[in-house]
Amino acid sequence: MLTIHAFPSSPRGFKVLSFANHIAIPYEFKLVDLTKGEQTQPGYVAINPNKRMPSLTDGNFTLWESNAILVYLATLKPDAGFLPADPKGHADVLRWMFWESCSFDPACAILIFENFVKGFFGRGAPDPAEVEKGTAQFNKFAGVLDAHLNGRKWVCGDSLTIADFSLAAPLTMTEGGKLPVEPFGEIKRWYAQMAALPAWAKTAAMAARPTA
Ligand SMILES: N[C@@H](CCC(=O)N[C@@H](CS)C(=O)NCC(=O)O)C(=O)O
Repeated sequence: MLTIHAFPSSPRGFKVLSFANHIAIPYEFKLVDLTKGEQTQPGYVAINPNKRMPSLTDGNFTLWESNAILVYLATLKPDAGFLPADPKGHADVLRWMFWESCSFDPACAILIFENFVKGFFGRGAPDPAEVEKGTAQFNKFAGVLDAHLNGRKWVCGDSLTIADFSLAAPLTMTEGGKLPVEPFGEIKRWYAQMAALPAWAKTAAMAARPTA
């Protein structure tokens, strides 16, 4: 049985769960409660030595890194088209996922950490210098994404792909992380489409569930 180990309210957890819910692949959900430090428990560390979520297990196979998990899930349903087979379409999707991992997500993560995580875990007030750095990086990369989305329904054109799930995930923290999306009209238009997917609401309900 395919199992997803995740904390749904965290963007990388939301990312893989929302896609699994969208393609309606059967899976078992195992909560990794970050508020209880469950990512550091020996049983979980044997699956993911980074002591981070999400992870996936499928029989004896274990996989971590949220974007790699998206690729694996999409590959299990090749005909659904969420990861095109043609070389250019395939590379385009992977390009945006690598960019999410290396550029967009780290920029969002600075603001999410300063404006939400610190307060949530009682780790002090936001550091203005970090907020300034995160805001500058967010503006730089959001500008790239916003310009790219102009004239495209989804990130890679007319079809919804795993690149959309990857890139939309950090934006689930727009409010809490005070991500400055307001000037980026194309991002707001595209994200509204993601938020309208039934799988988005289903995953949000998982995130809202009490963890105790
Ligand atoms: N690049 C990794 C990042 C995973 C990651 O940083 N997960 C965070 C939450 S979003 C985590 O588990 N943090 C727990 C900790 O650092 O203790 C991925 O995309 O899967």
